[in-house]
Amino acid sequence: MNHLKTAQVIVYIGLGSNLATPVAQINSARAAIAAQAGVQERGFSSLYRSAPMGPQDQPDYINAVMALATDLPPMALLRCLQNIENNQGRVRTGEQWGARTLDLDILMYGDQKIDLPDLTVPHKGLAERAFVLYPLFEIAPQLVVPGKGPIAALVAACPLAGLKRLDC
Ligand code: A4P
Ligand code: MG
Repeated sequence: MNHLKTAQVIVYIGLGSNLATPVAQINSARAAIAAQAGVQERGFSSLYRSAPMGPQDQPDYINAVMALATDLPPMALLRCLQNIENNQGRVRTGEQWGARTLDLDILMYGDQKIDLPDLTVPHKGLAERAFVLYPLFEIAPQLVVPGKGPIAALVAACPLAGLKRLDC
């Protein structure tokens, strides 16, 4: 019998949607992620609404951040998340920062820095985006982002810029 077991890592996922009932998209993505083999949910932020970053001729976004414990390696986790995006009707138009039913980004994978052709961790926009930093801070106020520093300092330096936490 093989007694070797891969250690679990705490991972933070950014969820975003601005098409096809965004709140429902985020809730079903949460359930789909938690149902993956090798994944356990450890936390989930409030939902937040914000104006689009990028092209302005698209609806407001709903964002949230989820904490997981997982023994999936980073690329396997990314493929799982991309399958969930596809299952929820994600269409890749090629337009940068265009509207989408669902976007799932790996924000942090433990304390690892990853620089692969298909995966950069911590996520490249993490330290500057209110719609990522505020929900992340809500569920992990003590977090230190590799190469960027304590989340509390990143939040303090990031204006809310119209970000609103939803009541329910
Ligand atoms: N990729 C590299 N690193 C990662 C990572 N850490 N997590 C690669 C996930 N994917 C990662 O992603 C493009 C490629 O990034 C993938 O093939 C993957 O291998 P994508 O989801 O296909 O396309 P994308 O999300 O449109 O690209 P991009 O440039 O990553 O967009 P962002 O940065 O995710 O921004 N405004 C508001 N208010 N709220 C939002 O959530 N989101 C976006 C998208 C624009 N404006 C927004 C929001
Ligand atoms: Mg993405």
